[in-house]
Amino acid sequence: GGGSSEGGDGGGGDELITVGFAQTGSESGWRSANTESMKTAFSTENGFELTFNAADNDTAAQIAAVRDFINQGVDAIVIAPIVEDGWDDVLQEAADAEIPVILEDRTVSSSDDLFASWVGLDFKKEGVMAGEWAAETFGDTPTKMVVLEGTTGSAPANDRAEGFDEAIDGTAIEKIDSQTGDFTRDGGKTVMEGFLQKYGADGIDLVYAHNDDMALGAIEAIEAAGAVPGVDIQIVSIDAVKDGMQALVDGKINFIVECNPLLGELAAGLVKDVLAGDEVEKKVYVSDQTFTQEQAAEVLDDRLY
Ligand code: GYE
Repeated sequence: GGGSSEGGDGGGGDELITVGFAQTGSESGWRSANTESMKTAFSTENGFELTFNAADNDTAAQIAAVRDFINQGVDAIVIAPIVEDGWDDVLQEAADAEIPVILEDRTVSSSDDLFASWVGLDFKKEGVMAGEWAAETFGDTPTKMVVLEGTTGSAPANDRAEGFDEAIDGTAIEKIDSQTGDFTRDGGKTVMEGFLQKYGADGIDLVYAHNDDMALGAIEAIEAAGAVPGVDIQIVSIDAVKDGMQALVDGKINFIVECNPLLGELAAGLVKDVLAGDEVEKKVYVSDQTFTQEQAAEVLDDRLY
């Protein structure tokens, strides 16, 4: 460790903990809420000096940012890894420099020894919950489904696909196409436009979007094609951010599985514990719930993100 800077708050000369946070980018409403939660938790008031980097979904840039943090000699590094693979070298470099790494949100395929702890959501379970809704809703009715995938190679895209597919196994739901919309609204819209051109609005019954933003983009594409989202084409998505929940209340989305982005306090707590030498859990799971249109209407005003 070492390398702590002097506290600038005049509050008795306590040293601030220097932290480099390598965020994925700013692809979605979920991400905005996560960034805000992290910045609030890693504030000077809480004893941190945060260097924030958003990699704009560029994996090489994100790894370069982590290398910069290592060179700066920060006390701890926090990463929301864009993709699962490719982390072994830089995580080993951090370990060699004795800088603990805490992962938040997405997971990596590297060995557990290469990071101190991870805090986030069970993405596979989210996929299962979305798939269970689809299985219950469509069951034996022949159903043509298209999928808007998250960023290729990311843990949530991989796990949400796997969980959903398991849950709909044995039903009459047929996945006719699946493409990445990169977790963005524009991406979801463009991919959905392509699906609508290829299969026609009549040829699609169900959209599974790996996040709300892509579902919101798909809604625009479906409406532009003259069909009614939520009725002609049903939509299930994941996140439960404000705009997604509003679309659910408006009847344009049919079901949402929550993914809580408010991970800042837990991540900051882990950083403090690890630096204090306390034992921490390797994996800290935050739990999610699900929302029907009726349930969304009841909670919409009280949502924190
Ligand atoms: O679902 C999506 C965001 O990694 C869980 O990333 C996160 C996902 C989230 O872009 O909206």
